[in-house]
Amino acid sequence: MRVGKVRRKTKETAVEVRINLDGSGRTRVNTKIKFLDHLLASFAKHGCFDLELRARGDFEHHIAEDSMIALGEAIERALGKKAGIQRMGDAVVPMDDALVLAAVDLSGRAYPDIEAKFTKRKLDDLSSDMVVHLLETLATNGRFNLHVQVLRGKNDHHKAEAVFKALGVALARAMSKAPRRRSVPSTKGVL
Ligand SMILES: [Mn+2]
Repeated sequence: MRVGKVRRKTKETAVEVRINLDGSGRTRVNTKIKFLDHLLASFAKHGCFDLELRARGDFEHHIAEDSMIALGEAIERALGKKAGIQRMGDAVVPMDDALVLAAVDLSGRAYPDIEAKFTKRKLDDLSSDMVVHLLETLATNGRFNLHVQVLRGKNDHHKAEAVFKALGVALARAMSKAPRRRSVPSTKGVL
């Protein structure tokens, strides 16, 4: 089982996260930002990760941001040396009117390129401009290359939720075992 745990405490927030990449989609997420909990639960459910995440803090922005820092670090730890994995993974995920593409390379290089625009200022209790920032923070701290594009969509809730579902599926595929691979999938020998 590939498990990563991170505890992060600053003057602004306290975050505890445990992720099992080889889980079954069991989630216990509580940040007190209900829409963020919903997005993270969708991510874990569709990536088939077991995710426990608890965050407390002063402001929405800090709590959401620090949750993603800790989650990114936990994923990186859980991955270890990355031997025998696919390394790249992608997904195109619909949710009614919304259609989202996510592509991941677990390259060890932090490079997010996220394109997601929303009509409303708020997605329930989460500011909509946080969605791009959350994905950038996750990829930066997880040290992976992440492209996300909202290809279509009218409803902001559907678009955001499809983004996190696509992220979960693409990451799960990138982390999955490559049956014939024995070593680290890089010509450099390390990732
Ligand atoms: Mn929903």
